[in-house]
Amino acid sequence: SLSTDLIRLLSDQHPKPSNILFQYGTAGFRTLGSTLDSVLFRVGIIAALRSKKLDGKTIGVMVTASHNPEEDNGVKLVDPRGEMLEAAWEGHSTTISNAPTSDALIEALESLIQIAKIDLSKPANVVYARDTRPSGPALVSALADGFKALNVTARNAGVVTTPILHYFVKCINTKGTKYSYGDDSEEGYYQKLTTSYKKLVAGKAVQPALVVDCANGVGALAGKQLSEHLGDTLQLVLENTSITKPGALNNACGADYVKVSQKLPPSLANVLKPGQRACSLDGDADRLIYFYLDDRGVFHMLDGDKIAALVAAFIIELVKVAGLDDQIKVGVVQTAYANGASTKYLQERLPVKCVPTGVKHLHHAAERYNVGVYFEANGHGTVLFSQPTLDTLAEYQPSTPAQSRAVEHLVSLTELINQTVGDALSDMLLVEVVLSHKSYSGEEWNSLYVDLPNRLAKVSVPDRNVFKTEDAERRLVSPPGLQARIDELVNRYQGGRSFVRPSGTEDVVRVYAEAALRTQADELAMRVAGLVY
Ligand code: NG1
Ligand code: ZN
Repeated sequence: SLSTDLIRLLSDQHPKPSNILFQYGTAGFRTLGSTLDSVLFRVGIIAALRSKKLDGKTIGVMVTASHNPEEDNGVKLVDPRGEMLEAAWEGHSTTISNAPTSDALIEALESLIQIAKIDLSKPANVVYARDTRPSGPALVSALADGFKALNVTARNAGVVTTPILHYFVKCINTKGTKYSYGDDSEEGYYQKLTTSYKKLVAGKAVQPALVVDCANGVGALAGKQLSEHLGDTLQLVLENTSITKPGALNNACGADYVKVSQKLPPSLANVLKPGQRACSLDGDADRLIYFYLDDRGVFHMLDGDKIAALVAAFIIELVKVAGLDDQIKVGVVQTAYANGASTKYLQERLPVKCVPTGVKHLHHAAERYNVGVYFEANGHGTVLFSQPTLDTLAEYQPSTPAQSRAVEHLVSLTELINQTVGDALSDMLLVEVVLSHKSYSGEEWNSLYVDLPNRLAKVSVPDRNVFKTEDAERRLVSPPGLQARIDELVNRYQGGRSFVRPSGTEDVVRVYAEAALRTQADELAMRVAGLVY
């Protein structure tokens, strides 16, 4: 049974603030870092129970608030295959995080143990890491107290990107099996990525240097190591690498800044040359946005949708050249935030599915294809190869040198692409591979299709929970009557599309609008925001 005395003793050192209601949302718990002490302690316990429930498999815990402001922090749990926590446990986590006292906490834990039929005699194994946020070390020590309360075998993976932690989880849980995912070390990760990258670009002209905006976060550390492993096969110019400068993280830089403001980070103004490729990572390096300045100095953004289009077309082509197009079907998964022009472009070429926001929805939908390409417009995404597809690739007997090369490339892609979660560094190398194979400049890639002008806005409302959606969040069912008024506005704009949904990570309602003209997209967004407010 639980060591209730020990739990109570430790829990008393991590009291829950009485005025806050926590919620395990699409990105785990996420809010002001200074309020999260009790949550981290409890997440340590929850991770232990999750591991016990899964027969001692290793669970991951990542302490990060990604692209959010530096003073925010957060924590999320990673399931044994390196994927997001199972949905039912999001609810359990919320309940446990809100137990008002240590006694209530113990009661909530006992009830979870009963409901989930957890055998407490099983071992508990956890691997955890954090990003570079200043609140990280204290939160990690609260987490460690949670581990102590349940006698967890915990491994501290230090300061790494979110996707590296996911990679570790999958490596640890597949170790010694025929599905071994890789060596569970940072060195193993960089080796895996760069070895496959080098195979994929062998014989191709080396690309001009790529500018990488590291958002002043953990991507700066990972970018440096990656760069060293790449040697002269790809030159990375790392910018915004001030990981200890107070207030610098995600501030006027990083993938979210670029995507939302649709602007060049000011810090790159004197760095980026016309035509040069650049990309921004977010604060935990799981999102990636590309961009370039044209000859006239005009900024052009290549977001997650453009990455999906580039990558999906490339994979389809390889599958075809390999002679595997009857056996391997490629599909794409998007959310409502995907640019309408990208959806049109993709639908003309392959099956496309729209799902609600949140990686878990995209990931699960992508798993239903042989090769599932999923990207959120904000640059979070990856490509999943199903196990039968991996087997097909491994067993295939090509009959021409061209087929054989294509299969080798597909196999290398399965190694280059992080199969657990969106990974900015892995995705960056993937993009570089395709650009190099196609001899595309940023401009040529950008011309695959022309983005519809669009605007993303957020609106603070008294209670965002009154906003309820259907049809993959593209329509509101509540508050009553609001959708009809949005429709009426949208109909007045050429190529107009707009939708409203409550954020799963911030206490706001998001408004998205697109239209044929820039001014119209902005106006539509403003007007719809006016309806919501
Ligand atoms: P919310 O806050 O639910 O819109 C945001 C992103 C998601 C996803 C999560 C997790 C947008 C519009 N929303 O969710 O796509 O990335 O954060 O980080 O970009
Ligand atoms: Zn992130």
